[in-house]
Amino acid sequence: MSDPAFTPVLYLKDKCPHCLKARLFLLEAGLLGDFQVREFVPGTPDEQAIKAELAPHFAKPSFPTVQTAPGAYLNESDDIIAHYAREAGVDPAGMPVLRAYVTGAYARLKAMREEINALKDKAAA
Ligand SMILES: N[C@@H](CCC(=O)N[C@@H](CS)C(=O)NCC(=O)O)C(=O)O
Repeated sequence: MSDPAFTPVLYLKDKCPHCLKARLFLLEAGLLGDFQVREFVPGTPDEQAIKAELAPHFAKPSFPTVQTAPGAYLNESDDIIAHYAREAGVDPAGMPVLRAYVTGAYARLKAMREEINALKDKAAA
Protein backbone atom coordinates (compact mmCIF):
# COMPACT_ATOMS: atom_id res chain seq x y z
CA MET A 1 0.00 0.00 0.00
CA SER A 2 1.44 3.38 -0.93
CA ASP A 3 1.99 6.22 1.54
CA PRO A 4 -0.97 8.63 1.09
CA ALA A 5 1.25 11.55 2.22
CA PHE A 6 3.67 10.97 -0.66
CA THR A 7 3.01 12.16 -4.21
CA PRO A 8 4.66 9.69 -6.61
CA VAL A 9 6.84 11.25 -9.29
CA LEU A 10 6.56 10.17 -12.92
CA TYR A 11 9.68 10.93 -14.98
CA LEU A 12 9.08 11.07 -18.72
CA LYS A 13 11.15 11.76 -21.81
CA ASP A 14 9.52 13.85 -24.52
CA LYS A 15 8.28 11.77 -27.49
CA CYS A 16 9.23 8.47 -25.82
CA PRO A 17 6.78 5.71 -26.90
CA HIS A 18 7.26 3.74 -23.66
CA CYS A 19 6.51 6.91 -21.66
CA LEU A 20 3.31 7.44 -23.63
CA LYS A 21 2.25 3.86 -22.86
CA ALA A 22 2.71 4.35 -19.09
CA ARG A 23 1.07 7.76 -19.20
CA LEU A 24 -1.92 6.43 -21.16
CA PHE A 25 -2.38 3.65 -18.64
CA LEU A 26 -2.33 6.08 -15.71
CA LEU A 27 -4.68 8.45 -17.52
CA GLU A 28 -7.16 5.75 -18.48
CA ALA A 29 -7.02 4.28 -14.98
CA GLY A 30 -7.82 7.72 -13.56
CA LEU A 31 -4.53 7.80 -11.66
CA LEU A 32 -2.47 10.37 -13.55
CA GLY A 33 -3.66 13.24 -11.37
CA ASP A 34 -2.12 11.50 -8.34
CA PHE A 35 1.36 11.94 -9.82
CA GLN A 36 3.83 14.78 -10.07
CA VAL A 37 4.93 14.61 -13.72
CA ARG A 38 8.50 15.62 -14.57
CA GLU A 39 9.05 15.50 -18.32
CA PHE A 40 12.22 16.53 -20.11
CA VAL A 41 13.15 17.39 -23.65
CA PRO A 42 16.48 15.78 -24.63
CA GLY A 43 19.40 18.19 -24.61
CA THR A 44 17.90 20.54 -22.00
CA PRO A 45 19.04 21.20 -18.41
CA ASP A 46 15.95 19.29 -17.22
CA GLU A 47 17.44 16.13 -18.72
CA GLN A 48 20.69 16.66 -16.80
CA ALA A 49 18.82 17.30 -13.54
CA ILE A 50 16.54 14.27 -13.87
CA LYS A 51 19.34 11.93 -14.90
CA ALA A 52 21.52 13.16 -12.02
CA GLU A 53 18.65 12.41 -9.64
CA LEU A 54 18.14 8.90 -11.02
CA ALA A 55 21.82 8.00 -11.45
CA PRO A 56 22.32 6.69 -7.89
CA HIS A 57 19.40 4.30 -8.35
CA PHE A 58 20.04 2.78 -11.79
CA ALA A 59 23.15 1.73 -13.71
CA LYS A 60 21.56 3.46 -16.72
CA PRO A 61 18.44 5.57 -16.17
CA SER A 62 15.61 4.89 -18.59
CA PHE A 63 12.18 6.38 -19.11
CA PRO A 64 9.53 6.11 -17.94
CA THR A 65 10.59 5.88 -14.29
CA VAL A 66 8.47 6.41 -11.20
CA GLN A 67 9.51 7.33 -7.69
CA THR A 68 6.91 5.14 -5.99
CA ALA A 69 7.86 6.08 -2.41
CA PRO A 70 10.56 8.35 -0.97
CA GLY A 71 13.84 7.03 -2.42
CA ALA A 72 12.18 4.01 -4.11
CA TYR A 73 12.30 4.01 -7.91
CA LEU A 74 10.75 1.72 -10.50
CA ASN A 75 11.40 1.70 -14.24
CA GLU A 76 10.31 -0.45 -17.21
CA SER A 77 6.94 0.69 -18.53
CA ASP A 78 5.34 -2.76 -18.18
CA ASP A 79 6.50 -3.06 -14.56
CA ILE A 80 5.15 0.42 -13.78
CA ILE A 81 1.79 -0.48 -15.34
CA ALA A 82 1.66 -3.82 -13.48
CA HIS A 83 2.58 -2.12 -10.17
CA TYR A 84 -0.16 0.51 -10.34
CA ALA A 85 -2.71 -1.86 -11.90
CA ARG A 86 -2.20 -4.14 -8.89
CA GLU A 87 -2.34 -1.25 -6.45
CA ALA A 88 -5.51 0.23 -7.98
CA GLY A 89 -7.13 -3.15 -8.71
CA VAL A 90 -7.59 -2.41 -12.41
CA ASP A 91 -6.96 -4.57 -15.47
CA PRO A 92 -4.89 -2.90 -18.24
CA ALA A 93 -6.21 -5.50 -20.70
CA GLY A 94 -9.65 -3.96 -20.31
CA MET A 95 -8.52 -0.43 -21.21
CA PRO A 96 -9.50 0.28 -24.83
CA VAL A 97 -7.26 3.32 -25.43
CA LEU A 98 -4.18 1.65 -23.96
CA ARG A 99 -4.91 -1.52 -25.96
CA ALA A 100 -5.36 0.47 -29.19
CA TYR A 101 -1.99 2.15 -28.67
CA VAL A 102 -0.09 -0.98 -27.59
CA THR A 103 -1.40 -3.12 -30.46
CA GLY A 104 -1.24 -0.28 -33.00
CA ALA A 105 1.34 2.50 -33.10
CA TYR A 106 3.50 1.06 -30.30
CA ALA A 107 3.69 -2.38 -31.96
CA ARG A 108 4.49 -0.75 -35.31
CA LEU A 109 7.29 1.34 -33.76
CA LYS A 110 8.74 -1.78 -32.13
CA ALA A 111 8.67 -3.64 -35.46
CA MET A 112 10.35 -0.72 -37.22
CA ARG A 113 13.03 -0.53 -34.50
CA GLU A 114 13.74 -4.26 -34.95
CA GLU A 115 13.92 -3.82 -38.72
CA ILE A 116 16.37 -0.92 -38.37
CA ASN A 117 18.55 -2.92 -35.97
CA ALA A 118 18.58 -5.91 -38.33
CA LEU A 119 19.59 -3.65 -41.24
CA LYS A 120 22.35 -2.09 -39.11
CA ASP A 121 23.65 -5.56 -38.18
CA LYS A 122 23.58 -6.57 -41.84
CA ALA A 123 25.42 -3.42 -42.89
CA ALA A 124 28.06 -3.95 -40.20
CA ALA A 125 28.64 -7.64 -41.13
N1 LIG B 1 11.88 -1.42 -21.95
C1 LIG B 1 11.88 -0.05 -21.49
C2 LIG B 1 12.42 0.82 -22.59
C3 LIG B 1 12.59 2.26 -22.12
C4 LIG B 1 13.47 3.06 -23.06
O1 LIG B 1 14.27 2.52 -23.82
N2 LIG B 1 13.32 4.37 -22.99
C5 LIG B 1 14.22 5.23 -23.72
C6 LIG B 1 13.48 6.46 -24.21
S1 LIG B 1 12.28 6.07 -25.49
C7 LIG B 1 15.30 5.70 -22.78
O2 LIG B 1 15.06 5.87 -21.59
N3 LIG B 1 16.52 5.92 -23.29
C8 LIG B 1 17.62 6.37 -22.47
C9 LIG B 1 17.78 7.85 -22.50
O3 LIG B 1 17.01 8.54 -23.16
O4 LIG B 1 18.70 8.31 -21.83
C10 LIG B 1 10.48 0.35 -21.06
O5 LIG B 1 9.50 -0.19 -21.61
O6 LIG B 1 10.35 1.19 -20.16
